[in-house]
Amino acid sequence: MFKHIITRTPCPAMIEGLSEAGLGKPDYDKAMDQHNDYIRALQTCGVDITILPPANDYPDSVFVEDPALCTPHCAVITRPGAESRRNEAELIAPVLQRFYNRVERIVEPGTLDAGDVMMVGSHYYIGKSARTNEEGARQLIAILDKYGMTGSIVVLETVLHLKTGLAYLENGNLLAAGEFVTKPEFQQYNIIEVPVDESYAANCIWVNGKVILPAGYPSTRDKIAGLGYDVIEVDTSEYLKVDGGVSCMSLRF
Ligand code: CIR
Repeated sequence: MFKHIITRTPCPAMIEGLSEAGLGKPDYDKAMDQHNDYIRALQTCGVDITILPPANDYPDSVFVEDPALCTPHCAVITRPGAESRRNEAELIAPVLQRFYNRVERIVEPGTLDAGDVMMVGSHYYIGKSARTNEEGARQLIAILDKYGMTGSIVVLETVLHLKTGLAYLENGNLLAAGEFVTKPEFQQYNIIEVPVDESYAANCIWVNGKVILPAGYPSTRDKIAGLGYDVIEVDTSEYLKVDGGVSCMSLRF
């Protein structure tokens, strides 16, 4: 079960966030409304929520998931792969010190975005991607090992982050899209396949028995609800425009 959630209010500069989506720029006011709805959904999950102030020097800082990994035993400040996001690590570091006695770091030449890290119990799958390099993944595995946890590397082919196409919903249930559906390391799980035309819905989160899912993906929603989860839909259309989604917008621990 998660006790804490950290989010960050989007800043006006979020409309200039890194993007490959080709869907145009986000509408900031709409993004603010959607962020409020996201927080309202989290408020139903029995967690305490920390809302950090907007950080206008960092357009992508609303995606608070990437500069930190929060495990049950330690926090890890990452070294984000995109140059424009690198200093988000310094922004989040003092916040994590409020919650953790043990704070570790990914250091140069390692790079790692925690959107590339998926927790399954005490094991962490780490995507080697355009943002997370092998050195960053190796450093994280060494840190996890120090605290009795394990990690393994998954090589990404097309998506931005590991959790762009994968979400672990606990109880052995793994939501998977595209390249992840057939990867051998995930065949041990009950794979819930996300259809190609709904692939954005693979980026969702399990929070204490509920699943928060982007709105507008009915087939995926019904599959998840069919497994007995209480599903909450939130519209994240403005975040999709800057390649982000439901999981990217919070730290959960
Ligand atoms: C970026 O390219 O870094 C942001 N525009 C989107 C980050 C999405 N984060 C995530 O998937 N964890």
